[in-house]
Amino acid sequence: MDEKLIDAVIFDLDGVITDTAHYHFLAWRELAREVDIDIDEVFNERLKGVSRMASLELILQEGNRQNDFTLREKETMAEKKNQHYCQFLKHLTPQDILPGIVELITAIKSAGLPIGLASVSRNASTVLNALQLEDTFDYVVDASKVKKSKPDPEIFLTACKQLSADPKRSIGIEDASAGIDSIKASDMFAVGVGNTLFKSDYRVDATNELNWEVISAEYKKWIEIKSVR
Ligand code: B16
Ligand code: MG
Repeated sequence: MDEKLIDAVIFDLDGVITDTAHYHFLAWRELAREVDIDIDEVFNERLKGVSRMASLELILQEGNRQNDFTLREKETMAEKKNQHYCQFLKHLTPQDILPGIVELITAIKSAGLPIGLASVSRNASTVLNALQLEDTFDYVVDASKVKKSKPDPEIFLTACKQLSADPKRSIGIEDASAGIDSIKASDMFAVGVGNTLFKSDYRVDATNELNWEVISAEYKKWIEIKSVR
């Protein structure tokens, strides 16, 4: 397709570039057990793309313990979860980049398009370094650069702005429902990775199905439909 129709492609990190989404789940489950709350992978879908403190609030609500702790205690709990999570990150290597991601990034770069990263994680740079991807993205937006977490559009809009990209001519790739909402609220084309992301403009079940030819063709159809409306 004519790549001039696309300004930029913005990737989510956890769950798209690497499977740290699972490590977040394991760390939260361990923390939740310490306060007698059980969470499973179905509940975990609601935590994906959500900031650390907001995730803790959702877990406490799930266990009906939202009024049982002071702010100070909650901050200690969130820090404890992060310590569990950081233990997993110590084992992260470039082998943990999810299947199909390197090929996808290579194809987008070959098309001459800038790529950005939009992660609400405060550990984003640690993860990128462990994967040896610290120089791969043209611009990285992490928790330090935005005030609002996904589903607010701020993070994807910031990435587009820094890449001089028009969001309406840009693509976002996400594994989280909150992330897809953030992309759609930015007026971007939303690619979803996961079998529950029905608000995506184009969806695959897993990263190994992400193919640049197919994504750009689906984007072109989306742009054409919008232009005749
Ligand atoms: P941290 P993403 C998000 O990253 C995760 O999906 C979410 O599960 C996590 O709670 C959030 O980062 C905050 O992470 O505790 O490391 O600051 O999906 O936006 O890359
Ligand atoms: Mg994610």
